[in-house]
Amino acid sequence: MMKALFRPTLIFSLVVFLVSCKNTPPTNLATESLIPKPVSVTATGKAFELSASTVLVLNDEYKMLGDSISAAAGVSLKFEKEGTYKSAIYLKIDSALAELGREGYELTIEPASITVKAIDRAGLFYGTQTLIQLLTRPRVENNLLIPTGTIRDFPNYSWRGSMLDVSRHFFSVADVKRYIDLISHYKMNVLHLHLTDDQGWRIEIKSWPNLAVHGGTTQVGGGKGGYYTQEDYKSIVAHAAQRNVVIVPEIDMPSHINSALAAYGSINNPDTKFPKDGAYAGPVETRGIMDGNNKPTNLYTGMDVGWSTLSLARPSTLQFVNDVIRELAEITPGPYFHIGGDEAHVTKKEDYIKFINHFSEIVKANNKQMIGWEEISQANIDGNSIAQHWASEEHAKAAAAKGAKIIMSPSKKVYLDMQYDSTTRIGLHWAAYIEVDDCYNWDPATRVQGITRDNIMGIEAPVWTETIENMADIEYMAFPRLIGVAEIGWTPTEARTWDEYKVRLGKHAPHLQKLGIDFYRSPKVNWE
Ligand code: TNX
Repeated sequence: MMKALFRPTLIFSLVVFLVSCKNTPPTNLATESLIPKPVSVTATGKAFELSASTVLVLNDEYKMLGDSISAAAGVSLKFEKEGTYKSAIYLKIDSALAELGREGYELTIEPASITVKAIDRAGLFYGTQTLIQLLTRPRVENNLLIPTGTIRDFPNYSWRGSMLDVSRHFFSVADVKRYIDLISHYKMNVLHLHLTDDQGWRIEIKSWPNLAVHGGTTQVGGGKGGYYTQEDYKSIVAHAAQRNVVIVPEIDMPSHINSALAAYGSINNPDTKFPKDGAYAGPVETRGIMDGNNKPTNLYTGMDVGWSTLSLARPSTLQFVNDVIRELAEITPGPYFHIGGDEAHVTKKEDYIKFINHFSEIVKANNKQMIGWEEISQANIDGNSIAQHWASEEHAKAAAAKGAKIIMSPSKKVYLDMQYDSTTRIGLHWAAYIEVDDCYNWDPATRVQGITRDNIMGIEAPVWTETIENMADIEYMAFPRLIGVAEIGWTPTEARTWDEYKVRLGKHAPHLQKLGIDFYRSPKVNWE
């Protein structure tokens, strides 16, 4: 008797519970799956309802942010002047929030309003990105309900970046802009462009036009390559600036330089031992330029590294260096210039040191701060230089000991061209297989003994593109690992654990899908 009564009641209440769950507004801001995880979230248990009559109140200069909110909400919200509205989203500069820094923001969600406040447009941009993630949710009976509460947030590290190798494979301006959109949505603020390497010279240099015209005509595997005009580059820089991303241009020297040696015989090193495979004379429309009897090299379409070098014995070499740095610095508003400096296996050590010292002088003369891969610690670098750690703890420590700041890009952790596992269809594995947890589960401040938090500017995840041919390949290798790297850069170290992150990442999947990213569905995560 009891039993018979009990059962239908239980089923009935379960049904009632499930139905009410479906229609209950999401009321807990603290359990939202935001990436990177904010510093502080306080939930107040109610909901803001976004509808077609919600208005945007902001200064004209932040219209782009308003448009991105509309796009995320799927309704085109009206812009209104300052005032009181039944339902409004406010974006405001507020100097009272100075303690959050220029990238920090406060996002307050109340039943009738949402307010993003910051002292700078950088903070408004980041607060808007958080709001955009909150807007990705199923509608409840056609209503978009956002849980109320307050988020106060600011970054852990000032340098949160990714590097894109546009030399081994060339990527269009549109691809680079999309990559900027994606990394900046996850609050990264640096895009390092690896503009030159043995396989391709990708930036127009007006005083040495054949660098791009001939040196840019191929890529790994022999495709047709390409290059950015200076106008293209400026448009990338401007697109990045609107999203609080600084472009760091890299001209990789004195090695990784064959595309230049193929363009001009006057800087070619006659002792170059060209790899067995990958020589390509180039398309008939373009030629390498002879210098008297000095021939340019062939173009290169293979994947070997460290075999090419500039030569101090060639009289034009330093002129080439000076012109390239000057022209590129002139169109780069950001404060940094990356001179490469890695894997100079065939450059004599004394020449290598002379080269780096010279680059350092010329970069400084052009009012930029020099960055180089960690091998530059062998030269006379000082506190004005920045070394990028990728493979050798010894070099990185030597750089820190000389006072240089360090960017952490340990290849075993954050090289996004490394395969996830042995079945990944593209990618390399010389450093490691890097699963999503390996990439997330480490701390830049304790990674290298002797390099401390004070030495470190932040973190950068490179995407080398020997095996990565198009935007879909970039996205598959970068996502979801890149957003974990973004979180390492942003979120306080004590607030991060893999066990908590993997749940949040799984729940975040619909947002990656909404961004149109074909990401790697790691078996380490329960994907929603
Ligand atoms: C090492 S990392 C390189 C690059 C390659 C990459 C491939 C570094 C400073 N040099 O030239 O593209 O490995 O993973």
